Amino acid sequence: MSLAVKFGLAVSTADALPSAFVVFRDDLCRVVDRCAALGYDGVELALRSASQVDVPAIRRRLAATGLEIPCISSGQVFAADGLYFTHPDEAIRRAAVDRITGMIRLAAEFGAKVNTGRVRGIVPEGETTATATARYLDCLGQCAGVAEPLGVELIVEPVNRYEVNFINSCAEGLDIVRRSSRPSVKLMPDLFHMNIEDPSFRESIEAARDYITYVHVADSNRLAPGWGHMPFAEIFGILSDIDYRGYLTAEILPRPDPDSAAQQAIRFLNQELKHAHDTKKPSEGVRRRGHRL
Ligand code: LER
Ligand code: MN
Repeated sequence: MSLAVKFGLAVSTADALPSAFVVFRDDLCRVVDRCAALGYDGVELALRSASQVDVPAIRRRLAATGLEIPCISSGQVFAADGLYFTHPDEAIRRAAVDRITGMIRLAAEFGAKVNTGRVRGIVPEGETTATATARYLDCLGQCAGVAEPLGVELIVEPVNRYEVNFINSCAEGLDIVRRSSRPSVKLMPDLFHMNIEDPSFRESIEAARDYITYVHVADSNRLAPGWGHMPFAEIFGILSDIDYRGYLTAEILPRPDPDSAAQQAIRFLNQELKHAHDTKKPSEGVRRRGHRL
């Protein structure tokens, strides 16, 4: 059994909301350089709009550093602008779809996925989950229609009940992914949310193994991995068992300060992979890029 994973860090622009779950908020070119220097393989860009990215400038920094953009995430479209797929107002839903399709076109420039996390929205008061699901699937289908010809994946992220009241567990996420019947729609577990919502890391991850293409990591308190009580050794073992080959991107709070959090995350993830490697396959080496377990 082998597991080739890469490590990412969720970052954003200098004007990101204080509530955005990112370590660095800065000029994106500077952020790319900082993450490369720390040893990350990629940066996930948490955006409000595709227009925040200067594509040629970022391209130059990626080429110079070897860093990738594996994912563009869209939580601020919901949190800052109140746009989401389950909104009762059709014009708001259309604006949410427009914003996400802009991100899909941007993602196509970088070979990135697009995370449709909190932009999925909520079940509005007085409405049913069935109504919210129908609106959500309609919007997701429109986005998939744009994403598929461009080869962009849309990832559905279950998010815990204290942030949204819709698609909280991996089982609910998997159900929606299947119901979308779109080849571009995949599942993205976030360990922080799973730790709250899912009865078992192993059962949820194994059940969704054919759909998981990206993973958010954080410790139990959303600090950098290693600073809480998330069972990382067990989780790395499960990911190895399903032969997961994708990004593990740290989506964590910038505490006690951004540099310490970013350094701790990459140091701890490398150490856990090495530990899992030593435990499982003593004969294989650990590579820096596409860290092999
Ligand atoms: C929110 O808690 C989260 O995990 C994000 O990735 C989704 O917007
Ligand atoms: Mn997340």
